[in-house]
Amino acid sequence: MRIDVITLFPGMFDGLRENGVSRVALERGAAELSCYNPRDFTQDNYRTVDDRPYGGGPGMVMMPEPLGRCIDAVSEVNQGPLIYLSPQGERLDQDILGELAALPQFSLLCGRYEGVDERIVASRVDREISIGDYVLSGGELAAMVVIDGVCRLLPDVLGNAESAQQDSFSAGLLDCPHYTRPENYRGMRVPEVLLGGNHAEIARWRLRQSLARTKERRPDLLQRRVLSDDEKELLTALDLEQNDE
Ligand code: 4HQ
Repeated sequence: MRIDVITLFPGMFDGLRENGVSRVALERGAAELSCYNPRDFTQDNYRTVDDRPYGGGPGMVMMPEPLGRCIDAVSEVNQGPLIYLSPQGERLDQDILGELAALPQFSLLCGRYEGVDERIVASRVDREISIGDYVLSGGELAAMVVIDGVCRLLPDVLGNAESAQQDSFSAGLLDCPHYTRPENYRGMRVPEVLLGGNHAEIARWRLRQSLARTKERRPDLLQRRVLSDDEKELLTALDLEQNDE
């Protein structure tokens, strides 16, 4: 997978190169990451990339000319969709990460200041994605969220045969609690069922925990999910328990 990032702060992406699952993906050649800086495509002595907004108001806007030339250069090496990170985009979720992970390439446009000139969005951007309803000072952290989420889905990156399957089993539910040694930590014990080695019973306990947490914390996720017979039965049992309290 080839990912090209357009950013005024390419140094921020060193964190992805040096750490964790993205570092593994890059080392293995499962992913390739390059940064392009619009400042390198300026033609004035000050290397200006921003200007004041037409109509007035606070802040600055990323100018179309250097950014457009930068996008021209990226489109020569990356034929995939150009994605603009912004709060105006569709909300990122695991389905979108799955779609992106299946692509051979895509590029990411990170805005600074108040954003990029709308004519760039209209003429060059294929998709606009938001990582949530809050305002960052730039698209870089949002782009890194996308890259991290995609890298862990790439084949051959982190024992993905198993964990991708695990993910798909539990897709749309919150995760169950996890425990490791010791059995007794400051008086808090690991649930007995996990120590027994009855794998069917453990799977059912984990599913029940996931359903209970999802019902309690994110009922919206249950609404849009098709439930299996097993899951319906566990949920009905949880409903009955709740009515007892
Ligand atoms: N920004 N999800 C403003 C974001 C953001 C988000 C990126 C700040 C774009 C111009 N990006 N710039 N939320 O807050 O993706």
